[in-house]
Parts: sequence; structure tokens; C-alpha cells
Amino acid sequence: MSAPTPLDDAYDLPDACVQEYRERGHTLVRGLATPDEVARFRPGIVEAAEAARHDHRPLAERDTYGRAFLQMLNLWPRHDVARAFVTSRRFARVAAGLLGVPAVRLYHDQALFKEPGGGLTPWHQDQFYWPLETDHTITLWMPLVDVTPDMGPMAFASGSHRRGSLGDYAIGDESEEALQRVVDERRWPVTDYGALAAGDATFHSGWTLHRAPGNASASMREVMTVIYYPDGTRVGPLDHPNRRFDRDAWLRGCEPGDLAAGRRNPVLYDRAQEAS
Ligand SMILES: O=C(O)CCC(=O)C(=O)O
Repeated sequence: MSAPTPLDDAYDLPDACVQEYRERGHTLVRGLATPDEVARFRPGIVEAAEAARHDHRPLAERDTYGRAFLQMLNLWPRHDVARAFVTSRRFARVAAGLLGVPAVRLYHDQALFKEPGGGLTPWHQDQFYWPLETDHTITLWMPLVDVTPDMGPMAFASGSHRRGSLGDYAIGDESEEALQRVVDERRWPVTDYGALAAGDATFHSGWTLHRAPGNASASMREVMTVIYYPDGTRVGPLDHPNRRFDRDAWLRGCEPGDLAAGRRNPVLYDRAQEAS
């Protein structure tokens, strides 16, 4: 399938989104892709996600993490349509604007499809997994279908991004229990954005605690995510197996202390190039 027109033009990012992102560690950007654009990209992305699916077990045979969603990693190097979506300059420019940096690189993408009857996504912090020497990582989370509140939209512990690591919790039953206790103790407000339209996007910071309820609807919650970090970021310590896995998968050839600028980490937006 050939790639639809690139999503490279500018989006007028409201100041309120920038302010919310910085204060609360998450925001919602409405209509980052139009319904028409989503309609053009969705078939190719769904096809790529289905081809990359490796877990075909019934829900009942999976653990909590496995029930949360079908997770298809890094579609962009293998599929033209996914590449055009993931490398969108429009999306990357918004990520850079929220972070307040001139240029961002790609870490990786993921399709996260929460099946009908799929379980909750336990509380977790993404940056637990990432060997990146910065607190300024950011994830775009964009549904390819309209998401009703019963389909498992994301919920965020507002303000939690300021606290850095809250413990070495991989996503699972333990993270759900322990981090719920932290949310209760610290009295962080838990925010979700209710119903979302296909093409709306939430953005959250790498240390922002987040979770999602199960999908109680009869429809698949089809979501694409893209993770960015500021250009110039260095590789951090490989201090546990998850970070070694991530380095090998997304930063191959890069050692701790090196610039995180591997073959699979293109600069997706650079203000300097745009100006020239
Ligand atoms: O889609 C979900 O349920 C969870 C997504 C998530 O954890 C993330 O994008 O960081």
C-alpha cells in the first residue's frame, strides 16, 4: 500500500496545551489529524499492526500486561503508511513545542490495540524502561477510531511527572497496586479526557504516571503512539534488563554516554531546518 500525503504542515498548538503539559505532565491536542487524514492512514496502519501481531492467545490465557492491549512495536521501518504517519513533521513539531526544544528525535512507535473485553492498563511510568539521559521524553497517543469512555482511554496522575522515578515497577499487577497507593498518598488528581475523536492526541511525559481502564465495549480501541526525545539526548545507564532490551531494540550500537542518535532515531523535527 503506498503512503498517503505526508502530515507535515503546521498545527496551531494552543498555549493552553503547552501550559497544561508543563504543569500537569499531559495534555490533549484536539484534531491533530483530521477525520479525513485518519481515514486515509488507518487501513495501512491496521494492516501493518495485524502483520506484526505476535500474540494470538485468547485473552483468558494472558497475564495482566498481555490482556491490556495487543502491542505491535516499531511499525515504521517496515511499512510505508506507518512510516509516513510516525515520521509526521506536524506531530513532531507539536512534541517539540510541548517540550520547549528546537528539535526532536524518534525513539520508537507502537500500535496499542485494546481488544473488546481487554483488561486494564496498569499504572506505570514509561521512563522506567528507557535508557535516556533526560527527563524530557514525550509520547503521542492517537486513536485511529473514536474512543468512548468505556473503550479504555488513558488516565494520568496530574503532576506526577515532577517526581521522577517512583520505583522500579515494570507494568503489571504490582505496579498497579503500588502506584495506586502512591497516587492516593500524594493526592494527585487523576485526569482523563472523556470521549476522544479519531485524530485527537494526548501527549504525556515519560515520568507521568498513567493507566487505562479495560475495554468494556464491543469495538477495538485502535491507537498509535510515537515517542520522542530532544535531539542531543545521551544514552543513560543500562541498569536493568528492561533498559538493556530497549537499548538493543531502539538504540542499537549506542553505548551509555553516547548521543542517542542511532540509525533508527531520525530527527523528525528541527526548527533550524524549517527556518532555512
Ligand atoms: O494505551 C494504553 O492503554 C497505554 C498506553 C501507554 O501506556 C503509553 O502510551 O505509554
